[in-house]
Amino acid sequence: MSDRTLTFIKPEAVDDGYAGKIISIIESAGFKIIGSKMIRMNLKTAREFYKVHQEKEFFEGLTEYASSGPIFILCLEKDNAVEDLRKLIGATDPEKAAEGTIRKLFGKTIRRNGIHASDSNENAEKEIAFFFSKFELLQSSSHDIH
Ligand code: 3AN
Repeated sequence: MSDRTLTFIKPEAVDDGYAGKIISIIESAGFKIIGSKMIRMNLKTAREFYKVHQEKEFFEGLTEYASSGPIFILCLEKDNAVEDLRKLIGATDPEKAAEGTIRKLFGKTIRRNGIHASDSNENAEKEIAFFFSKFELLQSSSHDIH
């Protein structure tokens, strides 16, 4: 069965013009795009999205940054989607990310690290529902969404 995951290209990577290159890497790795949109989160939405981090010292900086410009959001489908995309993006800190990973290639700092990706199947489904209505996602064989 195919799994789904949620990813978004973060404001600085969109602003730097890396969206196309990053999407190309994702597609070449075998992910199918089943939904996409570019939006700018306001601060309230960013605080809601990242609420699991609200006790962390980096929460204010993270949410201000995440709402500082447009993000490019993709819903992706692939066998083992969550784990495979986490491998493809690399570690949170671009300096520690493996060679060839998206964060190594396009990330700047631990906060401005280029891309977000869901970290579990449960969070993937929550994050997909956060950004997309069922009518904005392509039907797939394994998810009866329409
Ligand atoms: P990941 O995105 O790799 O799952 P999380 O969930 O620990 O990492 O953190 C969410 C986001 O918070 C990261 N993508 C990054 O932008 C930011 N972040 C994480 N750790 C730090 C930190 N120590 N300082 C500043 N920002 C951070």
